[in-house]
Amino acid sequence: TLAEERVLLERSKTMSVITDKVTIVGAGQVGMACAFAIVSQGFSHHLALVDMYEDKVKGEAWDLEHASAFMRGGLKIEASSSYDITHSSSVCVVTAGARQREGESRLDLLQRNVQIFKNVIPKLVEESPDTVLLIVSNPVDILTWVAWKISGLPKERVIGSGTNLDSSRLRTFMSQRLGVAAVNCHGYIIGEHGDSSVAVWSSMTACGVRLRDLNPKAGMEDDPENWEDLHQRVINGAYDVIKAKGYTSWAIGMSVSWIVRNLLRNERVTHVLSVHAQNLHGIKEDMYLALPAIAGPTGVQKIISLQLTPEEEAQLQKSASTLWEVAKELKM
Ligand code: 6V0
Repeated sequence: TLAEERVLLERSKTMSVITDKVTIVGAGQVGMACAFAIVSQGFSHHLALVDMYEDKVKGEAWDLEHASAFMRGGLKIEASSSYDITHSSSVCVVTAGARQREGESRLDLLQRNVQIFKNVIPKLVEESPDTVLLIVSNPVDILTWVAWKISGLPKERVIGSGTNLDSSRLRTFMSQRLGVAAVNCHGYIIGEHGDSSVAVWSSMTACGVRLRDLNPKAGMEDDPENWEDLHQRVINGAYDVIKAKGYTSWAIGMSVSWIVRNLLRNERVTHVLSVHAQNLHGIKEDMYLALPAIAGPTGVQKIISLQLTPEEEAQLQKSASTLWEVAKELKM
């Protein structure tokens, strides 16, 4: 009967409420690339999209939702300019912010984005007090620190996308140079997601072979093979893409989607995340910086202790003090 059908329909609605709920704030190029990467790979089946422009975010949600027939496990997407839809999210990804303009440094964006965070972060925490906040907006390390301060959450539950993308760019360029798949090239870019990032040449490997066993000067100034050029290309990567197409989206979307996957599924995969780095590697400042870490549903569980050379450690400490000099001037 019709009444029985209604009961079944109501029951199926309850069954489709899945606990892998992810909120994304900012339905711009980066937010929507994250959303697409997350749902198309089946990492979450329940998204809440928030943007200050209600029409735009609803349009994005409908557009994505219309792909439901091509996704296993169902798809629920809510969209609004208000935060009640974000209630009980396991992960909240923040991409809201002013976009980096051609030639503009990430640090120039900062004060504009702090104002946005003062509006966004408290609302997210109010709706989802147990959430993990994943900050993507730039400059990401300082904004993760800002989000931590504003949120009142334990430091383990506030992380940034850090240099996970930079490390992927490095592995991509290594792969192209060596003719070996990027998944077999291992290397970390750590520190600031930006101009003072540190390439950890001492521990880079391809197919189990240490780069410095092949070329002891890899990454050094007098390296005849000029491997440092790869690091420069990583640093310029965002500027190059922005110059060519106006924004970056696909690689950051993939990077964030894999971090989210681990936050939801606790697979204990390492990502290079902005984490609270005070007292690690001789860093004195109360600052967030990117280091390889394992994060799961309760946030950061382990920060990997890299065996850095004294030069790499000094560069990392410089990266921390560069960021701190800027952060301490902020009006919060
Ligand atoms: P975009 O396309 O301008 O999108 C930003 C979105 O945020 C827009 O849709 C805005 O309407 C929205 N927004 C702004 N203020 C608010 C607010 N108060 N509440 C809700 N929504 C708001 O920018 P794009 O998506 O290209 O970049 C977003 C951020 O990601 C920027 O800060 C980038 O610099 C940063 N990126 C960070 C990367 C990383 O590796 N961490 C990589 C790429 C970009």
